Parts: sequence; structure tokens; C-alpha cells
Amino acid sequence: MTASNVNGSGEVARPFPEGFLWGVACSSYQIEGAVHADGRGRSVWDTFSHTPGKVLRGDTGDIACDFYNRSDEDLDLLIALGVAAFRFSVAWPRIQPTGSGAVNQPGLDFYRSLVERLLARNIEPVLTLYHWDLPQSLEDLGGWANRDTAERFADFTQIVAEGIGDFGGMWITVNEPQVVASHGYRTGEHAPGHTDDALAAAATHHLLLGHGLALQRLRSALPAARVGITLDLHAVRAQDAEAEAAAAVAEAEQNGLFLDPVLQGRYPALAREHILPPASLIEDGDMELISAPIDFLGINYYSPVYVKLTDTSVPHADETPIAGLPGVATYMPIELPRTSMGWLSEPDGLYDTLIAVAADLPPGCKMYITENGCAAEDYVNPEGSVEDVERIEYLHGHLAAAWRAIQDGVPLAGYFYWSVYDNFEWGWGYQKRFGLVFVEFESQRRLPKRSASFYQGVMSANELPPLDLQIASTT
Ligand code: GCO
Repeated sequence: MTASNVNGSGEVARPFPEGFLWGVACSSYQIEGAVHADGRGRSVWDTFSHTPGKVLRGDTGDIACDFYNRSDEDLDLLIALGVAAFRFSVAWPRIQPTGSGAVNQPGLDFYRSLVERLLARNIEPVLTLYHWDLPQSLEDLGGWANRDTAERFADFTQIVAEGIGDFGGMWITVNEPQVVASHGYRTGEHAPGHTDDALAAAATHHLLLGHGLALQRLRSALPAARVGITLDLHAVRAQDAEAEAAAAVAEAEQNGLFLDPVLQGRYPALAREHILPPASLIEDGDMELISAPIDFLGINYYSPVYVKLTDTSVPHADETPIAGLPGVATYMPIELPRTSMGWLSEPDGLYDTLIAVAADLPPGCKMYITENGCAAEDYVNPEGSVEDVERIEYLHGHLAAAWRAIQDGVPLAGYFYWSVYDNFEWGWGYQKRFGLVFVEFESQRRLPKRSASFYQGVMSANELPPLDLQIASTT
């Protein structure tokens, strides 16, 4: 499969492999709303977002995109977008309002119906079991810092597996356990808002154990199902040779802390003691459960991490000291573009991440980019359209990087743009827009952005065209 030069500009068109799976991603708390409907219980994000000062402008997921009530309209929107797959998550509090015990049948019925309606539209469901909305009742018992939560997650998984059955799509056990442990238990910027290294280290292990136990239940309940986990990974780069050792520690704690247990059944030796789960929490058989074979690895990639040695006693605008690593900071190279999240945009970081992970991937295990995308300062212009050129540039650059990785042998089987439409961006509330589709939250109007037609063209052709933003405006 070779690129072909179609417009003489030196830019080339890049055909993707036959059967490459194109999709969009979202998650329950970020889009559903209807937080009191049909017996749904309270999640940690309901508690957190209703706690003053935790979410920008006091935004909550109470309504969000009202997907719970508008799902038919939104599934038809997916057809208009031309996606082949839809990645969504199941809200645990809709299935078990207190996180354990009796099933809330209307909640299970909603997700079974969602899967059926996707299949009726010839769209592959990609179901994430845990995308951060832990039932508050379980948090009240310690949450992911409590080993029992992993067992409760396995029970929840079995209920969903048996309730929905094998729909032929993909099952993702846990989304970004790294962010859950770090933001939810170490820095406190996400629900449930703890700021405790020991709780974060315990949550790290129990989230991974939850993945392993859920995987075991899925293998037993649905032997033919395709199962994986989604990890957020970053390309970690040292500013210079002197920073290499510090960058290796940062890489171990940012990526290896979750990648190594899942792929190799061990924690990274370079991660520091206060980050690693203590041996006392690791019981016999845990690491075997966590590293049991998966059918695919989901990778969420957004941006690289740059590491430098610096005088961390002096504040620098573009430097963030790494807690507990004196003289070491992450930083933002001034020459790299940034998205409106303030994240670096570097497609080569995606290429490097895919190549690095593929080297450790077990034979037969596929990779999917289960999230990639950018926030942008989107607005509806006087002509009534959203000309999100910077998102097209971000998307084009990262798809070109993915294409290059495939050329170099990476078993990348699909790509999911984050996100189908603007939604609740955690601590940022509705102030950061990632969607291909603009959501006017007051009216709940959906308006496909220019990037939606660009992505639609890529998906329908299964090919990345040369980046010519003039052309993009006419597609
Ligand atoms: C994540 C989550 C998404 C985010 C997205 C943009 O990767 O953090 O999976 O829920 O909204 O990544 O930050």
C-alpha cells in the first residue's frame, strides 16, 4: 500500500489498510445527562461536579448533551458522519445504583437497546465498561483504594456481559486508569478528589486488578468477544543527554506504570517507590490476572511530554516541576504548536508511541487509537458554520503519523476521534470543545463542524488526502 501523489504539491494521499476501523469516541458521564432517570444511582462525578470550586463555572453532567434522551437523533447523526464504529461507555450507576447488588433493569435495557440500535444502523459498538463514573456508594467504602472495588467491578462486568451478550463488537474494560489514579487520588483535580500518594498507589493496582478480573469474567461469559484495555500514553522526551535519566523515570511513571503490568505482568523498575503499589497490596495471582492475554490495546494519545533539568526553586512560566523529583520539570518547547487545552500538538509523538508499544506487543494483539483529538476555540460564524481549520490540521497530522506507523509495521487496526461532539470536559466543564460536531448546549442543537466533513471524507475513502485546506472547505 503506497502513498500516491495526487496533486503535484509533493503532499501525498495515504491509503489505509482494507478494513481499517474508523470511529468516534465519547463516554457516559460526558454526554448522557439524565442523572436521575430510570433508577440511576449517584456517581463520584455527580458528587464532584456539584462540589463548589471543582469544575469550571460550576458546570455539571446533569444535562450534558442529553444523549440519554436524544440517543436516536444522535445515532442518526453518526450515520450522517459516516462512522463505522461508536465508542461509548456504560454508566455503572445505571446498572447497579449502589455499585453492587441488584440490577437496575431499565439501565441495562438502555445499553442493550443502544447496542441493538447501533447494529441496526450498521455501526460497530465499542463498549467501555469503566470511564470514571464510579458509584458514589463504592467510593464511600474507599473507592479504587479498596481492593473490594475491583471485585465489584468484575461483578458489574458480568452483569453487563450477560445482559447485553456478544454483539460482535469490542469490549474495553477500563479507560485510562493512569488518569483515574493520578487525577482522582493523587492531585485531586478529578473525582473523587483525593490528594494522597498512598491512595493513588493503591488505586493504581486495584484499577489494573479490576481490568484483570473483568477480563476473566468476559472470557468466561463471552468466549468470542474481543477484549482490551485503553491506556493514555505520551511520548516522553528528554531535552538533552543530562535529562535522559529523569525522562526515563517520567516515562516509567506516565506510561510504564500501566503498560508494563498489562503487557509484561510487572511494574516498571524505574518508577519511584511512592508511585508504585506497595508489595503488601499485590496478592498471589494478581499480576497473572492483569497480564492475561488481550485481543487489542487501546491507546489514547493527545500530546508528548518534554522533560528537562532546571532550577525548580525558581518558577518558570512554561515549566512544571515533577513532584518529588528535585531539579526536574516538564516543559513546553516554544516552537511546538499547542491546542486550546494548552497541550502540545506533535504528531511525531503519536508515531513514536505506536512504534514503541508495538515492540512490546504480544503476537496477534492489535492496536487501536481509541482516542485522539483536540480542543479548539470553536464558534459559529455569521454564515452559520464552524470553520475549525486547526482541528483539521491536528487531525491530518496525527492521521499521517498513524499511517506512517502502519507502513513501518505497527498492527494498528483502527482510529477513534475524540470526540463525536462537544461534551463535558471534566474539570473544564463545557469550556473546552473537542467535538467534530458543535453542540449549542442551551438549545442542544448539533452542528457538524468543517472537521466533520473532512473526517467523513477520510473515512469514506479510507484514505488521508493531501492537506489542502482550500479543498477541505468544499468537501
Ligand atoms: C481522557 C478521557 C476523555 C477526555 C479526553 C479529552 O482521555 O482524558 O478519556 O474523557 O475528555 O481525553 O481530555
